[in-house]
Amino acid sequence: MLYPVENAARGIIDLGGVWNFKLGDETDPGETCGIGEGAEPIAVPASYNDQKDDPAYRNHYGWAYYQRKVAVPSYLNGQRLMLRFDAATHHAKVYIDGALAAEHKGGFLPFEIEVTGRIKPGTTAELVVAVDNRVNFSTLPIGNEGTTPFFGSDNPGVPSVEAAKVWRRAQNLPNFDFFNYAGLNRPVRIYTTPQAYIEDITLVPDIDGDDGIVRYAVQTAGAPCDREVTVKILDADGKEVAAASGAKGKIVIPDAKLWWPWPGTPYLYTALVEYGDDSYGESFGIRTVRVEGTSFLINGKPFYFKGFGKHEDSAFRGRGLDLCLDVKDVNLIHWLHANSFRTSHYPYAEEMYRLCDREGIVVIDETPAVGIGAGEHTDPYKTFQIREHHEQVLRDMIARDKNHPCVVMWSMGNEPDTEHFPESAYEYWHSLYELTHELDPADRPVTFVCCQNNYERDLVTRTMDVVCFNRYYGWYNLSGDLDAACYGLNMELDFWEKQGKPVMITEYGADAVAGIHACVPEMFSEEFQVEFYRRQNAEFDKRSFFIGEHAWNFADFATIQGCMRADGNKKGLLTRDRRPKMAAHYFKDRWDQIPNFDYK
Ligand code: BDP
Repeated sequence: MLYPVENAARGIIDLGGVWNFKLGDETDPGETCGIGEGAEPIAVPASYNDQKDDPAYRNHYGWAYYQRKVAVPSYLNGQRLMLRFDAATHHAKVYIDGALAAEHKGGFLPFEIEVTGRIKPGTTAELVVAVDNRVNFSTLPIGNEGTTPFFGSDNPGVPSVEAAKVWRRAQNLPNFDFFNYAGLNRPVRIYTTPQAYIEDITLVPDIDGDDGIVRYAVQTAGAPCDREVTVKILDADGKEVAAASGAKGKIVIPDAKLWWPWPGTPYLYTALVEYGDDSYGESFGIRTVRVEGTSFLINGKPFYFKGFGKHEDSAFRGRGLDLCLDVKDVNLIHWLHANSFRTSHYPYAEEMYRLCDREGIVVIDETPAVGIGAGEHTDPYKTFQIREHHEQVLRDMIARDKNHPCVVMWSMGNEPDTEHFPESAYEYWHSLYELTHELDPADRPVTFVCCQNNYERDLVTRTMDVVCFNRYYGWYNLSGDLDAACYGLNMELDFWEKQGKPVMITEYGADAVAGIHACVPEMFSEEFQVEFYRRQNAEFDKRSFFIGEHAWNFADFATIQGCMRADGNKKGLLTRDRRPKMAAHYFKDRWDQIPNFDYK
């Protein structure tokens, strides 16, 4: 799916701004919908939860309604009009002039509706978007059903506690550790194309000696057009360096400049595709990605991942797109001498991938499949109704992100249960692994991220292209005892060494409340957080198959309230407002010493 752009052939009407808003309840809005009296202002794009200091907003459960008028200027007559939502979390129904026009499940990927005949140029239409924030056993991410919250033991067996659990108001019980921010989190736009248009472009780069290769496929649609597709490859100065015609083909770029992770040069070319009156410039990089033995090769050289898991999370906006924050984060990633991050735990806004392409930051792109597990008595793979949706999410994520040079690996999900029902888990994840490989025209490495459980019983992790594991030795277990933590970690590393795969840690970390200091490093102090990393990194450095370290997390972030969280998760190297803790300075020094390539 192409990102909306403005150029000589295409235009954009940005529907960002202040909309009208009302909270609903669990009642499905149905086939027709208006917003009625008493609407309040709400900013788009942004999550609604923190825009008003009202528990009804913060803790909302069910549908919420957004409304605005949309005027399409008459000079757009004759153009094809597409209404695009970059994300509506988690389930959306879109109404134009009161009538249902589209429905979409999943809160982190775009969907679009052709509105050419529906909103006529020169007229104004009423747009209502109903969004449902409920998470349960059939959504991704997963919400718990019943009365058990994710965090806290809630005194099982105490009669009054049990009774109060049954009595309490309906609420989301996320089976994941980030605040369930909802609403129109990303831009809403109408974009135009000519009637005969370019629907999709696929670019698969390769390297042949000094030459770059790009295999391309252009999908066209709409009104009949007898003009052939043409593709021009432009260098970073806009100079044509190669060209081809036809909907499919292979282009050679002589003496190509490669896309390298920062501080190398992330060189970008543009494939300028023309078809009839339409044109679209898709940027891409010449770079290869391959797993060989225990190495992860970018452009044939063994790469070492230095970075973190992140979140889309900030004050006031929640999970709403904030371009200033994205630029700030990219600059902080450079400041830290990091080279990569994982889009934990959902695909991010497209603007971030575009920035990472340009700034040479390597991305592991993750689906919202987090929380697939329900304890030792329930096989989630037989109980949860998620398979079809998970496939759809993989399809849509890859269709959206396939041309980004920054994306080097797909993560199908985070921390599912692979221990209690190992065969079911294998069947589920391995078939998705095969599907993911099939779906990606560039056939990047595929993984999922396993959690700290019995790795000897787990049958899936060892079959991934890269073993990615989240471990909290010294924090959630062996709490505070870093000697024991290193002992346990080493035992496990011995196990992974035998699997003959590249292995990286995708999460490890300790909460540190900024400003808490201790001479003897104890949990929650900044000193303990540094010591936790220093000790475990020393063990990773001894292992040649170990290809990367992603700290958890880049910055502090909001979570559900609970007795294990004080004002959110404090495992950030930075605070939520992006001030460095001691651990940020520690990693800045460490990563400055570690090259991107040939470290292992
Ligand atoms: C891991 C999860 C992550 C949490 C982290 C933590 O993958 O989402 O935030 O633990 O507890 O299990 O800090």
